[in-house]
Amino acid sequence: MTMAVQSPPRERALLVQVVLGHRDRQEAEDSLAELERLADTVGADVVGRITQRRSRPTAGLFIGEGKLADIQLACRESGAGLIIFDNDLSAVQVNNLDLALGIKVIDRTEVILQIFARRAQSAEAKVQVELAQLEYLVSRIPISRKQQRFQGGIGMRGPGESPLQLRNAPMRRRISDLKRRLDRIGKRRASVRKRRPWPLVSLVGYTNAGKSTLLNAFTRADAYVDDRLFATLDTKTRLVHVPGNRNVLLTDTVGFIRHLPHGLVASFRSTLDVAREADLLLLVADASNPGIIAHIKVVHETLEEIGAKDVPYLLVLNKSDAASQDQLDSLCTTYHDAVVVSARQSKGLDILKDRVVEALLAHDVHFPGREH
Ligand SMILES: Nc1nc2c(ncn2[C@@H]2O[C@H](COP(=O)(O)OP(=O)(O)OP(=O)(O)O)[C@@H](O)[C@H]2O)c(=O)[nH]1
Ligand SMILES: [Mg+2]
Repeated sequence: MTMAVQSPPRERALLVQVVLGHRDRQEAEDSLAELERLADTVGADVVGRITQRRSRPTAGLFIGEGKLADIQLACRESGAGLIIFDNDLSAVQVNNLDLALGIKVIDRTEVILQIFARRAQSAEAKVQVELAQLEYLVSRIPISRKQQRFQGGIGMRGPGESPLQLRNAPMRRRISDLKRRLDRIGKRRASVRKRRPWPLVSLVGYTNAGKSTLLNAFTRADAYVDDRLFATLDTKTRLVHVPGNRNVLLTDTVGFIRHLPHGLVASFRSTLDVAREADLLLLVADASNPGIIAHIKVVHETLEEIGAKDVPYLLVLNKSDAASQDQLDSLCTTYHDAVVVSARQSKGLDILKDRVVEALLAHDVHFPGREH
């Protein structure tokens, strides 16, 4: 399936990462590799990477002054027209770097917001993304830059908003208007959910773990599957038959990622409500990814942030077809309650269904309307 969104021309980007203090080397490398995929998703080809280790960032530029020349040289040699920092920069730092380097500088948060803006399809997702972008602009970018940023290319642009409309809108008023709209959508959703006839099971997990593929495997629903990050922004709910003539509602959700911008989590609250109000979470993880343990940690942290940490969950180790036996053995020792599946090959799904019923019954969840 292809996206209906038209892609703008690709840019050449240089990635810069400052490894602070005692940050774990492997984690920093994974984060940079992930930034490359994020850049690719947003339409930039990575033509170089620069890493610097420092005990702490400098206030004005984040990087040391000596690194400026290295970055400039790397941009000249590679023809990069965009610099993407893996670290979160302050408004002042972005401004100073822009001036010192003469090349557009953005950070990881801005890239993630941009991907969300491109992916948002439903009215609700669009409102949520626009809210997150406006909050980001208002809090971090000085007035003089707000206008400069709407010149096109990879930068801030809300879905459905022309640059001029955005520039002219009194942002604060727009923000409260969006919040009111989301509130209304959220309340409507909550009242529908309260009357739900079957237990609600939500798929949660790191982006690209295979949540949508698993939903499809269960139901043959046509959830959008893509090997890009953040394929799914809208929730999809499907009825799934489970053993004992029972049914559950299975919901797909937006994926998580390390350093998910807080504003984004807050804006996606109504989408993520399905996780908070679920009877059971299926925490899907990609067992073939060497970073799986860090991913699971990020998922637990994000669940805590959205107030879903007390919802019962089952860990689902997905992509067993692509993981080595050693990796699977070691994961099963660490997480002995986990269920191993391959969504792509529809393997392990019957066991997973049994475990879902077992977990729901163990938590006293009723199955109304069950045929005896
Ligand atoms: N080898 C293998 N690949 C899988 C499996 N399940 C999913 N994938 C692939 O993993 C990629 C991501 O799958 P999605 O289902 O889009 O992942 P997601 O968790 O919904 O991702 P987001 O919506 O971005 O959060 C796709 O290329 C899938 O084909 C599996 O069991 N085995
Ligand atoms: Mg998905």
